[in-house]
Amino acid sequence: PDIDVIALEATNEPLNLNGSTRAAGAVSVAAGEADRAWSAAWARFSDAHAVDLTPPAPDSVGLASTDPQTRLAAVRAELDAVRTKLDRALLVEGVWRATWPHDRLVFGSSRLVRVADDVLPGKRVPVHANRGLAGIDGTIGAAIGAALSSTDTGVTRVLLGDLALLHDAGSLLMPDGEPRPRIQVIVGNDGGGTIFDGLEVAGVASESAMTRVQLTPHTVDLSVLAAAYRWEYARATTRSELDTALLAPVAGPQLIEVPLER
Ligand SMILES: Cc1ncc(C[n+]2csc(CCOP(=O)(O)OP(=O)(O)O)c2C)c(N)n1
Repeated sequence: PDIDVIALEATNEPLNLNGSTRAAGAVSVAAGEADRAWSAAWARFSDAHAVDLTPPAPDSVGLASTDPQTRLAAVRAELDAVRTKLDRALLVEGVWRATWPHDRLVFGSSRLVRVADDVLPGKRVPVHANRGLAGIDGTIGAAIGAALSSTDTGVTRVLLGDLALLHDAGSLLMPDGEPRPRIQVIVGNDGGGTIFDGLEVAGVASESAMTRVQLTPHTVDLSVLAAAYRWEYARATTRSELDTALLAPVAGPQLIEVPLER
């Protein structure tokens, strides 16, 4: 009786869960002064601790130099920047850079959201994450909901780990006749749940028990999974491949796999 239940009138079906459900067309949470102060302090902290991961600008002077040595060094630097292997920090930076206020970003629970929290500066883009008991449950389904309910024209990007993807693989199914949202599911594939390597249990469990119970390794071919559900698929191992995949035209659902070291 002490729970205030509000039903959003998305359909014409009246929903009265507790005998005193209130109906509403929309709900918004008004930020109080304390909330604003808290989030401003958080944004300041985040900006002060952000890591500069922006790719170096091409050395146009060096590239145009008539001295072969100088030009070669500039070309090498350019190639090194383009070929840099993606790690978690470069992955979250690439997705953050590609995402604009008319887009949406959904983080799965696990390592990537923590790396993003550690390294990224603030940016005015809508970001969603399931917290609490949801854990890794339903991340893709939640993101598809965010994509379909948005009135903005942009792309919905989901950044999650491989187990979170496999756990919710059923959400890749888009029944005939349903809209196919503009969505990119970007999966950092490190072959299992590597977040547990940082827990106390890693210090006491045997390696084989850690692997079997915590890592829960898999060798699922994600390109085949994408094909099975008729999603477009791309694989990115370097920064330039990631940028190409993220900025490709998004007509329907896409899966982008980024292999990561454990
Ligand atoms: C429904 C649910 N079951 C189990 C867990 C426990 N859990 C937390 S993280 C995780 C593994 C995540 O693995 P992955 O998505 O590959 O991310 P990574 O740890 O590699 O970053 C699991 C099973 C959870 N959060 N939610």
